[in-house]
Amino acid sequence: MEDTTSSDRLLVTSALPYANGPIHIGHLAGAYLPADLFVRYQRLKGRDVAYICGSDEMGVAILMRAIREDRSPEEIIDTYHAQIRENFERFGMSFDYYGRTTSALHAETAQDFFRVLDEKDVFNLKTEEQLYDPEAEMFLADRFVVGTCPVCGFDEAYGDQCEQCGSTLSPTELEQPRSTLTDATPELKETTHWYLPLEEMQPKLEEWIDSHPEGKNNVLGQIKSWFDDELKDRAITRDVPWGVPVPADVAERHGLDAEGKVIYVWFDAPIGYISFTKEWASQENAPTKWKAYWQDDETELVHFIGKDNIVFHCLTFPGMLMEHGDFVLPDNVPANEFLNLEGQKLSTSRGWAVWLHEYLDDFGDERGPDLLRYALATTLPETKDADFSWEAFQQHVNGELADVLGNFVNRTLTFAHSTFDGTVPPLENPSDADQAVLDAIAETPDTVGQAYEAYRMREAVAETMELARIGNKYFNDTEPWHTRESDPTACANTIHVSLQVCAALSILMEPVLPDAAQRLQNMLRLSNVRSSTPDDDPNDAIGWDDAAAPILEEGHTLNEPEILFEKIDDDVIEAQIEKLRERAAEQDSDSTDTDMDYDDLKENIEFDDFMDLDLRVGTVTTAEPVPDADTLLRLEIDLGFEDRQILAGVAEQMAPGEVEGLQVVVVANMAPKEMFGLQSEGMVLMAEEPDGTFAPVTADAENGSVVR
Ligand code: B3M
Ligand code: ZN
Repeated sequence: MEDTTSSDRLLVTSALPYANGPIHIGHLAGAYLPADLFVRYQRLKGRDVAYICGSDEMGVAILMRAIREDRSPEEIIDTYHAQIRENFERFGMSFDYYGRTTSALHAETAQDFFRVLDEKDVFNLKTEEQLYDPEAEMFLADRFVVGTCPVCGFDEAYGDQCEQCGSTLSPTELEQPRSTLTDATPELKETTHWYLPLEEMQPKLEEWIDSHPEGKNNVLGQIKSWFDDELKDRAITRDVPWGVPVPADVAERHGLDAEGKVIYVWFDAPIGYISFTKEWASQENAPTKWKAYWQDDETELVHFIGKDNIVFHCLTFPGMLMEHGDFVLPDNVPANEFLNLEGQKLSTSRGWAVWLHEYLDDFGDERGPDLLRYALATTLPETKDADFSWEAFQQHVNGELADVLGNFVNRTLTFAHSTFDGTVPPLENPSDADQAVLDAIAETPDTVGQAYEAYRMREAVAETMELARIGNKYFNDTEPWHTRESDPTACANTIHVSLQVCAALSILMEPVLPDAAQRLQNMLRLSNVRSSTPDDDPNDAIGWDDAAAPILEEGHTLNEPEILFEKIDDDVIEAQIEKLRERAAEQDSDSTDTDMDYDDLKENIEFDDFMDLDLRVGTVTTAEPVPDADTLLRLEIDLGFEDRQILAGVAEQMAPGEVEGLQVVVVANMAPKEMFGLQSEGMVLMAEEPDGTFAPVTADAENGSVVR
């Protein structure tokens, strides 16, 4: 039975990756693989899907990389756009369209959107003094300026955010600001910008969010805490030399000059979803087809993103869409949390990441993608951060794909060839055991489908694999190698039912294992299964729901079996771990060799000043993340004479597991302070290395001992 509760038309997007670096497994686990699983499932289900993505090529992130590498922004984006696009394809991402935000149509679409909102007088214009670098002759937006955080005193806070305490900042709030371009001390200079009035829009947004209680808890929780803090207006234009230009006519309406002003990247980028749907429609020779996806209320719109993009997809962009009025709003924004690697935060600067292109080079374009898709799918950070390890990867491949799924398929097909001439034997008087497996086949498409529809991809994949386990156990229990002589009917039934399991699996595993699913369909000579990729053939009749009933007819001829999954040897895994450690070590020493930029010594203090500090040894008994504060860990520390709760700004450098159990040095008489609704009663001493990594100052002494 087809699902009639939701509309047929589905528009799915994945966050647009910045074209300023290669894709790693953290990206894949956040916004890409879950979306690909979802759309492949929906295509097999027969829904009308458009899956849209593309490179985010505007914005300060690109410009900064260009300046740092002394290249033009165009060179940066051309290099990385091509690389990202190619590697997504190698990995089996099944976008209907992959665009780029430097296209002419995107600029036009973003500018039109901006103009419509301006003409509706949605924006507030504010003229303010902003930081200006007189040497670079440029206003210092966002990450072009660093300084001391007014909230926590961290002296490398960025103009838009302090990474130590998580506070959102504006450049002028920084104490002792300096330009990251020239190191110059910025001047104040007057400029005018357009603001999106989020403060005013909050009631509307709250009402809309309240109408979507089905959203994921991690997403709703974050949004609620922003509402509690009250939304603030956000500037959506910038004075930087890279971005979609502010249209001249719009500036003129306000008696302003548009020269040098661009639209803020987080305003234009999500409009990319619309531009790219238009480009897709043109490419399909149906230029107006995009309208159905964006303008018909029956469309279901789903944005897949990582958790750092929630504010833009759940508040800013929906707010923009509401004010514009011509477009549908998202129905769901299933954001994922972060993926760690071998127990530590992923860090591109430290080289602590698995890069997609390197993985594919090492594991092969043919067999490699499925293995990584499967291992990641079982580990997706759906409700909380998750960890990818190479040993777990090996275990998923060897213990599950090879030993369960591959083994079951192989023994079934081999038996069909050795005993039944490579054809599907009849099913006669099925036993209870046979029937139980047929019942499992009947239920699985729905069980797995419901999990996909609820964005529980891990569960969907586990339930798919469960059918293979059931098949494998059934094959063992019914012992066809014995019944071949003693009870030929029972033997035929076992192989018949096992082949039906294989056929069902060849469809149900397609979202996660598209290559192996094709190979299995070939072995079974199943030629008319609907495709989970955009190229659909109307003659392909068999879809997801058909996997519930036996698909193979008695007497159907099968192809020869081939090995579905090869096991991975220990040395392959060891080499990957070694590569990771070597690179991290290299980066660490590189940065010590070349970048050691010794802080200036502070002024002398008197002995008594030092004696004012109460430093104590303590053991970290608990370390855990602080909800909504990406940079903080909540530590419980045993000081011998008492336990303390301390919030430490180390979450981006260290995983809780690395901190727990350490004996550290604590500033015990630091005045308590509240952050994120929690008391912090002291400070933990850390040495900060040039690359920004933290090394705890440890002590091997009784807890409570005084350090002096
Ligand atoms: N370019 C990617 C990021 O924040 C950002 C997403 C845009 S989605 C419209 O990592
Ligand atoms: Zn701070």
